[in-house]
Amino acid sequence: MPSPKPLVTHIYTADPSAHVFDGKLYIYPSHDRENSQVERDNTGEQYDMVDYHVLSMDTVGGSVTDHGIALSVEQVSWAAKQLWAPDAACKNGKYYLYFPARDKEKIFRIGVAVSDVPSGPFKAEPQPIPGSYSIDPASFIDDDGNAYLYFGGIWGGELQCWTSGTFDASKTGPQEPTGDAPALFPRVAKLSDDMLSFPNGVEELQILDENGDLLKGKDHDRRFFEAPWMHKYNGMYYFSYSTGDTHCIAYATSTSPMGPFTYRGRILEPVVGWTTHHSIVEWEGRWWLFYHDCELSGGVSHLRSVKMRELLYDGEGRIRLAEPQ
Ligand code: FUB
Repeated sequence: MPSPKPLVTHIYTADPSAHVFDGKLYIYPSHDRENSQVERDNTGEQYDMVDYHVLSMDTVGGSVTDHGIALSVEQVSWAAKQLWAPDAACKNGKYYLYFPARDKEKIFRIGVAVSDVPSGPFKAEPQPIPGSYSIDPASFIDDDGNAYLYFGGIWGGELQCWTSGTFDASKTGPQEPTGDAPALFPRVAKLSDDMLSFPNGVEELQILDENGDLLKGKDHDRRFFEAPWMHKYNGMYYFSYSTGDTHCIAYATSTSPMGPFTYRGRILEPVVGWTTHHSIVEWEGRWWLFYHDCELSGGVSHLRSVKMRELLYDGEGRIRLAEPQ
């Protein structure tokens, strides 16, 4: 099977969050760079990103525009390093870039930056979103106008450090529930009308198995690891995510954006490289999966490239990928 080509090759890009704004496709990726950090599972130091670029396309298969630096770490007063997977949203004519970074105490938080245009540049709020933690924010605005932020990632993403409600540094690293204990679950928070805060706090987003039981810690083929994404198809909510150390993109469905969700299957099998991270968007009447792999860098896990593939649904709403053209 031919592998799709990277959307851009002049820079390394990862964690693509795609949205259609005014008919145009915008991608909000991480911007990978070469660095001399030592690879560590516990802190992910090798993912040493310092800025974001916004990419856009006018048509499927058309040229990709790099709009340059949209936000850099020195423009974020609370952030120290590691600008990881971002996402964007549009509400009331403003554009919001949500992004994780380690704060000055080296703890991951989630920030927001605002622009009048989808390509940026974005101006960061002076503090992270109050009550935010961990990584990988993904925004979703429902048909009724309610906006949500999904987030979280275990191991280097620190979600396991927050189970008591405050940061527990002793849980830093590749730690998670084992055996039949429930897995750790991603978080969801309703966003305020101004898109800058969590008025109702943060909740756990539960993922159940076919028997209605919470996914278990030992179930590394199916449990949530990082890279949350939400989309809606035919009135059904689809929550998709990376299974981390088993390297797949999986999905679960629900009749509510707050869950609980029921596991349905896999969207993407392992790609070249350790991480896998995606987004799903409808554009010009077709559905697209944006994802990354490390083919261009010859398998260097922190030097990734963004790609896209068409995604199809069967009559029961199950997802499958179209063969690359
Ligand atoms: O890009 C850094 C991290 O790698 C992301 O936040 C994770 O989802 C993984 O892709």
